Amino acid sequence: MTSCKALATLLSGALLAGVLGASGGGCARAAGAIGEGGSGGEGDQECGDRIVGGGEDCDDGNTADGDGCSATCSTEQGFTCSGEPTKCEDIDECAEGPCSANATCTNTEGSFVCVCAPGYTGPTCEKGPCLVDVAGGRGHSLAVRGEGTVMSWGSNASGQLGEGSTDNQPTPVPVKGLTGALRIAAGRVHVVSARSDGTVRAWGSNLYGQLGDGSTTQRNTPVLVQNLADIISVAAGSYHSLALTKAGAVWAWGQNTNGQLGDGSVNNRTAPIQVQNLSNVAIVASGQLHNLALRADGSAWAWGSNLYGQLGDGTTMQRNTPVEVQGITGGVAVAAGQGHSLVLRSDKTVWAWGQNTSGQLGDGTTTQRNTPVEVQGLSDVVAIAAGDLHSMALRSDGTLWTWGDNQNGQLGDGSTSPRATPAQVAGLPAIKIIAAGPDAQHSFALTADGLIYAWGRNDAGQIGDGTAVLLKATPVQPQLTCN
Ligand SMILES: [Ca+2]
Ligand SMILES: [Ca+2]
Ligand SMILES: [Ca+2]
Repeated sequence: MTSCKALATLLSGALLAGVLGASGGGCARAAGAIGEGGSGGEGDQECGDRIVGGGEDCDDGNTADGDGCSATCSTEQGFTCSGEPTKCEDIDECAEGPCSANATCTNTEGSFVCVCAPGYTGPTCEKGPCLVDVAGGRGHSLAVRGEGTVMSWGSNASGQLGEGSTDNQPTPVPVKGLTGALRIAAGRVHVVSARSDGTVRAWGSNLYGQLGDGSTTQRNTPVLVQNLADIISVAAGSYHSLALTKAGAVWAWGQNTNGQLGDGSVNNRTAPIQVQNLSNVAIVASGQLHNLALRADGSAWAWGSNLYGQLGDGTTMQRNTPVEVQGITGGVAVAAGQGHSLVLRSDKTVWAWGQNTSGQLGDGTTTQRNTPVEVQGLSDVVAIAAGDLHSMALRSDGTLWTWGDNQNGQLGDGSTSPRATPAQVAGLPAIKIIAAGPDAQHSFALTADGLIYAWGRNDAGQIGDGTAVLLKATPVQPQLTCN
């Protein structure tokens, strides 16, 4: 067909008819059109012959689409055409104001694009949530804004704030050069972020290759993680990172001293490698030296360090590839801390196993459990989160419940006493999102309106309210305002 089009473009109608007639059936579409034109009696009318006729409403002398006059010589949407041979001009739709008030219009050839203003989302650019994800490392904190930029605050000794320096920041500052961010996860001193284009950026300490950029060089601003595409979620352990693909595969990089990369080895990796024997994964979470994955069938899988029984397989044997957690069905969410693991089940109960030194399993004891036990006194739970040695649950009524270690006020109850069973955090409005991190000794809660609350350890300013006190035992608001 390409050669037929080329002929139609180059040759006059009379000559074209002769050539095509001799060439037989190779150019069926063109031959048909010629016959039609011939039967009209007014000479041969062919699309591309620069003459408007034979049912054409334009003829720009070619049979290409996308220039205003189509391959079948009809006027294309987004253009005005006139003359013979036809000249077509793009319509500047933006002059008509077709986009919402919260968008900017950009004219394009044959069309136009509405781009939502920062903080506005969706096809009609409605006001989006101010903050969509939040995470805490050991001394630092991160929040993803609705428009896809990331704010960071707290400790910056390893460049983990991604703002270009190694100076601590007591209030939120923007991560440099990062847009389109959807999800965030923080290790002890590094950060990984999944973007809407399916790629992953990372920054901060890179001692074990946990940034996945092929090096062990610390990065004070975001770098691209190698070899990843179609990523929908990320997780970070102390010194390793995980990414989940849309197809349900898990990739890992960084420290592997405890088999936490799940590749069957204990070799650190500076670039992502696929976790073995694991498919159809829907959700991942990392503890400090272990990981959890929920498969689409609701089963829970774990690998890495098992020092505290945190893999839930009934043993304390390190596993360099995933093993199934015993007795978990209907899993819908996972979270992990230093050495403990949590699963939310579809019946809205929470189950926990592993390290229990501070009561972080919520079973009323401080006894280590190598298989899941139910967290006491909790029902109707819709989200869970875990810190270093503490645990959090959000109930459907918007109330937040915490248990475990409280040395830094991370339970938010005004005290520094640990709890082996959940208690409600007072003084909060209805909460929508909760977060901490496997190295975090501080906690976060977000409302549907985008208000953010933080409490717990503040030795490096990770609470973000500008104060330098060592801990905040009740929720305060970081200095992070919506647009
Ligand atoms: Ca024509
Ligand atoms: Ca054309
Ligand atoms: Ca246009």
